[in-house]
Amino acid sequence: MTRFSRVCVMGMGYIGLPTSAVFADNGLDVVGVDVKPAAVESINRGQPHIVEPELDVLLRQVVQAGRLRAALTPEAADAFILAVPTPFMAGHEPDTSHIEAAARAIAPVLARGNLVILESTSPIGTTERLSRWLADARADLTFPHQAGELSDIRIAHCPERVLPGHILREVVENDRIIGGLTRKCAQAATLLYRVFAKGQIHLTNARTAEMAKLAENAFRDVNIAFANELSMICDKLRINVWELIRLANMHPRVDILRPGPGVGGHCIAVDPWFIVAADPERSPLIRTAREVNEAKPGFVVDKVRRHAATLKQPVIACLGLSYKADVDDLRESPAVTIVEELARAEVGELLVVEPHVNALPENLAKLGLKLWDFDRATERANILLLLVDHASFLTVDHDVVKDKIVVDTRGAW
Ligand code: SAJ
Repeated sequence: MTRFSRVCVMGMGYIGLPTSAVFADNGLDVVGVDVKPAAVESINRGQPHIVEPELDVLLRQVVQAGRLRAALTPEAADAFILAVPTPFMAGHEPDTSHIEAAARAIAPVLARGNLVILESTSPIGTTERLSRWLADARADLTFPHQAGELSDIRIAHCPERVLPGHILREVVENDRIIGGLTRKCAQAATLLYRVFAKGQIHLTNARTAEMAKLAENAFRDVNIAFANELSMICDKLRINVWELIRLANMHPRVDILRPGPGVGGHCIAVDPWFIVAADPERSPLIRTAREVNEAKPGFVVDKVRRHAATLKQPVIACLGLSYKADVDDLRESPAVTIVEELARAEVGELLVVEPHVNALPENLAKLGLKLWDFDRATERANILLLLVDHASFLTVDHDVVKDKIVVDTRGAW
């Protein structure tokens, strides 16, 4: 079977960049491709353009060793990995245009014997569509959907499953699902991931691998929705939801997750919609969970608004903007939604604190909001709205908090 010495990774985001660095660290030559010139330049200086623990050290090493280089266009390689975003469009329909664009970009440099892997979370059937997009562009090569096991090019779906904040550990240690368009496709992909993967590798077909990834994130979304729904019911019934969950979880078969301000990030808040879009009639539970989680920011806004109405000059410290603790990622963040809605409703003066970013996102900056330092904001405000349980927020001085109204959406204080 083929040995891999050169890999071309399409998309230098939260998955593509760490994966590239780990391949390079394990002795492969890696070309990392991104459409953003600033990202390419930064990577080539050995500096990640995203925040992920320990990635800076590893990236500097592999770039200095000449093992990883970033570029704006793909280059010939033994294997190609597509790690581009799959957002949704209006009506929650999945948008696979970035995958299609990446496929069309690699098509000219594909050669017989190459392996193409789709890592992006994808709606069911995308791996097969990828095979067709490539075949459209390269009539001189054969692809699995046409030639089965005899194809010139092998194609597989290997969904990423790493947890932001722990990517470098999880990418190596987690089990992987590999869904080949044919068995040989899956075997070729196994050989590639064995370069660094220490977890078990489970082979299946591409459709099952696509659905497994979506099901994992929908499972988590449904369970968080349960916690969020409980938190809203408990608020009305004047029950401390954190104490309630702690007690209920003492039951040996109960494990309720943590309520929060809503569900953010580019995965759990997006992927369940791909299942709903594929079969809207049979997915009422998955859809409702999404709706419950999407309603949670509005619930938090109402709560703050009611507190603010009791004060003459409400000054609200909004603590945290990222979608979860100790990351810089603001994508789909409920905290950003909440701050924007509070600003638009002119609920009071807002002091925004987010130690992991240097500038506010445009939608908030446009509303005249500014970034504040944690100590100054918590001292000046009369309402403390904890939106993210960043480690640096947990050691708050209780003398500062004691005379203020506290809305702790994470149960951290
Ligand atoms: N959250 C809660 N309560 C909880 C757990 C999470 O409100 O008890 C919120 C978080 O604050 C955050 C969101 O949910 O806003 C998602 O956070 P997360 O840490 O649960 O997951 P992600 O989005 O960072 O990563 C998920 C992971 N999927 C699963 O755990 C099933 C990860 O393994 C996937 O690789 C990733 O999605 C992905 O890329 O799909």
